[in-house]
Parts: sequence; structure tokens; C-alpha cells
Amino acid sequence: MNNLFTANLAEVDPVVAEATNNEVKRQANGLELIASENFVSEAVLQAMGSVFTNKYAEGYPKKRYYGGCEFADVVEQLAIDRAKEIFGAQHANVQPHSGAQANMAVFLASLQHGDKILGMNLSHGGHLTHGHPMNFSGINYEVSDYGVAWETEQIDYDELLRAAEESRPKMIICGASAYPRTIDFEKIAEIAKSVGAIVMADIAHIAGLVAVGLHLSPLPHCEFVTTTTHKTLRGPRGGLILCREEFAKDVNKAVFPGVQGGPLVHIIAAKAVAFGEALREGFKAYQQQILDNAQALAEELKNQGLRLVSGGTDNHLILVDVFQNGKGITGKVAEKALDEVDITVNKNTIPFDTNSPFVASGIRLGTPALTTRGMKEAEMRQIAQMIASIIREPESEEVKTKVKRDVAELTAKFSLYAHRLRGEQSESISAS
Ligand code: DSN
Repeated sequence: MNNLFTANLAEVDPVVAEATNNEVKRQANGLELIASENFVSEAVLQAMGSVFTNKYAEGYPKKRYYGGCEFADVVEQLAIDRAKEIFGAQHANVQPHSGAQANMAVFLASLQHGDKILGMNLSHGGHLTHGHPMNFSGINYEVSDYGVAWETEQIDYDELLRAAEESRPKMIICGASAYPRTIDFEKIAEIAKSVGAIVMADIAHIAGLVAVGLHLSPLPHCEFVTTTTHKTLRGPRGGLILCREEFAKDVNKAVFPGVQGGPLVHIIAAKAVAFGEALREGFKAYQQQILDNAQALAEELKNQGLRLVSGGTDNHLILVDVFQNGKGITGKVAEKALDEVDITVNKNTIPFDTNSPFVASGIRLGTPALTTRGMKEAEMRQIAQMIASIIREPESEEVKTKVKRDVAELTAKFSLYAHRLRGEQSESISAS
């Protein structure tokens, strides 16, 4: 037993160890362009893999249901204080296991079963938890939706006002998972006020940008702000709720015991580390580089003749219409062809899509992960050319061979977690 307890992963479980090593190689040797992914620092990885995973700590700092929580209290309080400082929030709950559970807790804290909600349509860039019929949000509440205008492919605030006046929701949900433009939280809050609704802003994708003032903050305008912690914010996989003090008690009760049991203390420790990183000098420059990279990628994709939904981007993500009303290829074909050359993207519906979500007319690209690796505008232009050549000729073995080689050459210049394969303890990832 002792041997097993102290042996390393490769000895105890070679299959999992091998899969883990293969995943390190996959991440290092490919171009990660999934807009919701990022690479955490070695310090965040270490906190996630710490002995805090052994600890039960139901409750909140200094008010726990279990003994032995004094160090769990240290990391949770640190995460709370840092989250409040980053976003200028009066209250933070750092326990949600995910963005979906953060959203679920806000619903529980502020709505009654069957209340009306108004959320952004998933196919226009919204999220499952914003009222999709297959999700708790669509099952337990009466949903209306809003979306983007046909001509601009940007949020139609007049239509949002009209929809709010018609449905008189108790809550408007804003924030998106595939929307490349700035969201006017102030205007949405004004609309909500005019119909007596509250607002939940889900900033999962743009949290890092909001943290450093490179996207408007919803905090002064919206009652509830939720986010994941692993996208632009570059922390561990998890959720976070921010609100004013007046809602603190209800939010805390909704998270625990409302929708969760024991918090993941190891993840909360890693959130504290990541939030500390976000407060350091360099994080704003990192976020600015994400934006600069997205601009460079978008411009070169357009130069290559590709159509971008809404014509471009204001944030970290780009939606490319690869289908072009049947003249091009589907998102599904594009995703697979790019995968074959080690460029990772996801197929994505575009507004008013005529293809199903499993096929989709678009692909979604984002720059947070490659920016963490240290890539800049020149690399983005090169990547845009690679993507365009694959989309133009997805069947060509000659093109695929060339692009795969180019990807290998590029990734070799920007090392990532290489020490993990060598079995070394730590080495920082390239950027920041
Ligand atoms: N799955 C996330 C994304 O990719 O945006 C949203 O939850």
C-alpha cells in the first residue's frame, strides 16, 4: 500500500500516464485556436494537483461544516479577495465548479420556477445555459430570446428592447460564447430597467479583457456577473459569481447548499493563484496582445478572401463563414481538415445558419492560447494563410503535408510544458 501510495503516475497507471504525456505533446505540437481554451501556468497546475483535493470544506471561510479547514480558509479567502480586487466587485463566490453551475446558482438565487427570462439565442452566439430548451434554464423557466440583426450580424439592441417589452422578463441574460463584438452592458441594463428586469451578464469568454479594462465591465450595471475562470482569465477550469453585497447571502446560499455540496478546494487554490497572476504587471499586456493577435488574424483571413461574421472582431474571437451559402465547405469538414494538420478549431453555427449545429457553416477561432505561448501578429498572419489554404483545398494531400510541416516548424519555436515530458518540476510557459 505504501509503495502504491508514494509511486508516481507512470508506475501506478502507465495507461493514464501515457495518455497524459500524449496530451502534453498534442498541446505542444499543435496550434490551439479554440476560443475558450488557454494554457495555465505551472503554478496553477501545481495548485490544482495539490493535497487540497483531499479536503471537504462545505460552507464558507470560518463557517464550515467540517474540522481542519484552516488552510482551506486561507486559499478560499485569498481567491475571494483577489476576485473582488480584479473586477471591483463587492462580493465574490469562488466555489462554482463550472460556468454552468455559476449560472444555475444565480437563477436559483434570483428567480422562481417558471419565471420569464430573456436570453441570447445559442445560434446567434449565446450559451446553452441562457435558456436553451434542453438545458435547466430552458426546462425550468419561460424563455424568450434575442439575437443579432441580419444585416450587421451584431446585437440588435432595438430588437432586444422590443423583445423585452413584449415578454416582460424577470431577468435578461447577456454575454456570449460565439460573439466577436463588444457587448454594451450599460445599454442592456437600461433596457432591463425600463421593463423592471434584472440582468445576469455571463462574461466567461471576455473575463480577462474585462479584468484589465479592455472590454466594458458589466459590474456597475448588472445585478449578477458570472464567468468561467479558464478562458481569457487563464485559470483552472471552474466558475465564479460576482455581485453587490445586497445579493451576497442569496448567492452563497444558492451555490451551497443550493446547487453544490463540497467545494473543490484544490481548484479554489488554483483560482487564487490565477487571480494573483491576473493582478500582476504583464497581465494587461497579455490581454492587449490577445486583441492585437485577433486583429492580425482577422485581417489576414479577410485578405485571403474569407468572410468573417460581422466583418471582423472587437475581442479575442473570430467566426469564419466557411460555407458561404453552399459555395464553400461546412464547418464540420473545415474542423476535420484543420485537425489533420494539427490546427485545432471548433465548427460553429453562424447567425441564421442553414446547417445543423453538428455540421455548421462556420468555424470559431480565438487567440488566447497561442498568445500565452508568446505568438504575435506575424505568426497570426502566417496561421491565417495556413487556415485559408486548407479551407480552399481541404482534400489536397499536398497542401496538408505542407501545412502540417509549417505547423511543426512554428510550434517548435514556442515551447510549451516541455519540462513535463522530461519529468522536470517546473519551467514557466513562454508568455507573460
Ligand atoms: N464550451 C464553451 C465554449 O467553448 O465557449 C462554452 O461553455
